[in-house]
Amino acid sequence: MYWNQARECMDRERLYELQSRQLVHTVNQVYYNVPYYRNLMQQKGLMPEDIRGIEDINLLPFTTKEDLRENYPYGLFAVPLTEIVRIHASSGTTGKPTVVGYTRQDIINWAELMARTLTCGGTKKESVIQVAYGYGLFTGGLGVHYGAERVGASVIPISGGNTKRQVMLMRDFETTVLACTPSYALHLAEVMEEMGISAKELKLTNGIFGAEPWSEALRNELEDRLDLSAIDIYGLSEVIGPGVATECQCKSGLHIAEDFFLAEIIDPDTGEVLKEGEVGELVLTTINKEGLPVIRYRTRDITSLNNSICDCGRTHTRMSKVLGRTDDMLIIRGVNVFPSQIESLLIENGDIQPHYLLIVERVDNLDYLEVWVEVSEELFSDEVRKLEALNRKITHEIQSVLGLSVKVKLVEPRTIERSVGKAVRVIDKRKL
Ligand code: DLL
Repeated sequence: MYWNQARECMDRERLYELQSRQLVHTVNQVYYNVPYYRNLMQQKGLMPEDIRGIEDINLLPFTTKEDLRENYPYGLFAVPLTEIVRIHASSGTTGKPTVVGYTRQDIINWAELMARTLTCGGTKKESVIQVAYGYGLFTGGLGVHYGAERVGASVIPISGGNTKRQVMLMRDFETTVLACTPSYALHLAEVMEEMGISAKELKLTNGIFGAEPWSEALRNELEDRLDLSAIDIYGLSEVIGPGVATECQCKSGLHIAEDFFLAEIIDPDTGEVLKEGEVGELVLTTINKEGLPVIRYRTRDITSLNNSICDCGRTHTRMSKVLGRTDDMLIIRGVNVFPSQIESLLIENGDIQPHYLLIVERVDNLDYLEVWVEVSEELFSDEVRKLEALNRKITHEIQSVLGLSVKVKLVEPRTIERSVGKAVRVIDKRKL
């Protein structure tokens, strides 16, 4: 089912023309309205007319989160504040937040993108959608909210937290679509089971999960425990929020809304543009934004692109599930480690809960990785011998996949803190 078939299934040649036209427009817009971009372009000796279409995109400078920070709060806005009707911000772990602004038209476009996204995820006019992404400065709650209203679904704007109440309302209000982070969905499933409520008593059919990396194994687990079909949605505040890319029911990559965003993959070290299919950092350019257009924004997210037409009929390129972030990737004794690799291994083992934490330390100039894994209630109260055997098995599996020695610590159920938004999977003590 499509929300906007003409756009979602647009012939790639026509799409390319549209993108070129819109790119030229955006370059003019930032050159004449955003002094910071004008300076960047002037430093490269570039005038707007040097960009004649998408084929010239690699002449343009990259933008980073640091550029947004340097221009805190409103320095990169391309319109006066009087034209801005909404402000969001992403907190980040250090320093000032990055601030993003939307004009009235931006909000309309965002709702259109989210309507497409939610339709891909099985949301219809008849759906009852529980929006358990956080409302507030985070873009998840309000982004999904506006899209769901555009679709005409009945929206429950519950936000994150108060998990028992979420479960109760999910049952009583006959929620059919659940929208939240995958880690929170798992927590909801857990609390639901503790409350003695089975997924069969609920009316859930679809899950719209995203905002953090998650593995195929976790998808299977969530689909099973919540008895729904789960899709992955991707986005970032600097670009618009959720609505940048979404899986369809084929679940084989996330369609990037290419009539709104241009996607490139680069080598994060050299900045060189990579070919279709190669894995690297995703770089996005907005081509329809008024409030805060961004040029070649370096997302730090690692993925690859696939331009072939999907079985669903959509022509927009598909990015693979995000492997991790360039700044999340742990380099432990020279080995690149993504938390999601470990997540997949863990979930494939029975007897454990898919809650884990990676702790990295440096002792005498050597890095040590400790993996905390929660075991099931039954196993925990079982014989020590069994726990030891499981510990050895997991240790061996992780070591053989990563080629790195690790220490696995099996911990009691509920030791690892649950999050209502994005989960914290890594504690890197080396940075302290
Ligand atoms: O997380 C927007 C969003 C809200 C997306 C709700 C999906 C659903 P930020 O807080 O700015 O925006 O964080 C953006 O989160 O660069 C990725 O590293 C990560 N991320 C977002 N979606 C996914 C996903 C929102 N599906 C950052 N898979 C991005 C993996 C994701 N990582």
